[in-house]
Amino acid sequence: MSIALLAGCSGGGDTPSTVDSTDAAPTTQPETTTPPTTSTEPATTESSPTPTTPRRPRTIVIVVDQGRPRGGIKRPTFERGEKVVLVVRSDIGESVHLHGYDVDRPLTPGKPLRIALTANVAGRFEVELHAPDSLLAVLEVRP
Ligand SMILES: [Cu+2]
Repeated sequence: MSIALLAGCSGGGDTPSTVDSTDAAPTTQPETTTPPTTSTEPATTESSPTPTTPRRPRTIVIVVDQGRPRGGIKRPTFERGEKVVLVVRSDIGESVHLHGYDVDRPLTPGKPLRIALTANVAGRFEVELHAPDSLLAVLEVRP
């Protein structure tokens, strides 16, 4: 009440109408609690890009017995940009090396090692077990 009187003092005779408009503004403020709902709209638009990448990572499982890949050396072929997950389970060895991608991961015998990558380099790349050296698989990425 006293604030309205002060505003009237500064403006003079014409100001009472402008004071009424400023009084109306605070009443609209409770409606500004709606912005949280508008902020969720960008989030829903963010979820739309995910359907544009429908490719799921292709998982290649390599089981190694006595340093040799079970079922022979796998030679999977990938499209460039495809997501790949290599799972290597070996009874022996110290590391798994994927040539070309410079991936060299320590290996714990008996424990599955998971290597996730995007096949963005075209070519033919060997997956090796190290110490002892053994070829496990050859990945081919199409250009
Ligand atoms: Cu190597």
